[in-house]
Amino acid sequence: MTSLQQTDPEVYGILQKETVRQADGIELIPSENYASEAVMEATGSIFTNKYSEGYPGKRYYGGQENVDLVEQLAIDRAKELFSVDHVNVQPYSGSPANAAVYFGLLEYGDTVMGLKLDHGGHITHGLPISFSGKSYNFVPYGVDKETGILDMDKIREIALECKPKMIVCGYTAYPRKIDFKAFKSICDEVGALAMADVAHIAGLIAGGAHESPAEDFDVITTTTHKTLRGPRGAMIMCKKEHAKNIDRAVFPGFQGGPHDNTTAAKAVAFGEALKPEFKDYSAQIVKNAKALAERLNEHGFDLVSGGTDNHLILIDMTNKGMPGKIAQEALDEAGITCNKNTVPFDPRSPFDPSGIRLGTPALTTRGMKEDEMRKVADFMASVIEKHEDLDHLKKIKGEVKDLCKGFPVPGIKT
Ligand code: DSN
Repeated sequence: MTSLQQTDPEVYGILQKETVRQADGIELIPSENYASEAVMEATGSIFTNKYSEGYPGKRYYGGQENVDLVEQLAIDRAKELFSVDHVNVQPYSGSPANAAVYFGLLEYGDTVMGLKLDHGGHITHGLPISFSGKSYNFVPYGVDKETGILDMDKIREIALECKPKMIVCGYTAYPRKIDFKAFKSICDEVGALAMADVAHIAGLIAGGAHESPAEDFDVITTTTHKTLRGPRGAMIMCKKEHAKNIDRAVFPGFQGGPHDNTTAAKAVAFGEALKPEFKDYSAQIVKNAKALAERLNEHGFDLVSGGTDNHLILIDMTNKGMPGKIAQEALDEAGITCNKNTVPFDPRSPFDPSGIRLGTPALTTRGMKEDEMRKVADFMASVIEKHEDLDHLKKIKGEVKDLCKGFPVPGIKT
């Protein structure tokens, strides 16, 4: 980054500080990960200079011979990775991808079912103040109050009553496996389109650690930067009968020119995920999450649903006598990054919720395994117990840094 250092020392200085933060801290936000150096090189490549409205072989501007190659490569690799008929790799991120799906396959006002935000759904799954809730008649479903797990019988009941045109599954804060077959059978019974937003678990699906909705579902969206370890961005996968509507909805329906540098980085990430070692990586993410959950349980943390089947853990902090915000801040002081999060049936607000959300993708990328997860849980317990003792938090921060030293972040030389 010598040019940046010379041209803009101010931005360079901020980047240096962020590099230290990422290297020295324990990253537990489940939607974050460390992309490979190759992915970052492609993201920062000369494709950032190009405009390419349209699709490979059918563009509106000239000079597309190389963009066409890289976009087609990304498409072909994604099709192989997820065994799907059709892929659009142009969505800028998860929310625009979901918006394009609704725009392409529904009419405004259509009834759609989505999981409530405080039960683990996403804002684009029908939050009343988001475009999704305002443009479509979203009917929410939830998890069971006792178990924290999706109640498929109740979901079926709601579907039989409201007769949705589409049911959305796939979540941002749900720690258990999703029964895609059960969702599909409800969709078939009521004549609804089946949509899965697998942003959080895409890497687990790609690596075989979570079942895939690809065989049955009409449409699947995902971001590319979470468990999948690609660049910031998204894609839409669908059955061939929806391909035309999806492509038209992305461009020109929702977006202008795709970000070709990101497309190149998506191709790189899909290539990495196709390698056999990605299977081990995704399996290790889950093993790590289970080890972390088990130790947190031993420390008396109240895990929603009692544990995890995937990369993610949701903790209700109420029994520890503090809301999620205070827990997040104390952990931050000790170099442990997580996010405050609502828990199902949360009496508090999303900005000051009862819980915190953790995940293991980033630590797994660093090469940490079950032993380290147990240490992380011990750090967390100790931080929460003495959260008002700043000297103690500083001491833990030092121990966190020592642990991290043995596990380099891709692209960061320590
Ligand atoms: N912001 C993402 C997450 O953290 O899960 C979802 O969009």
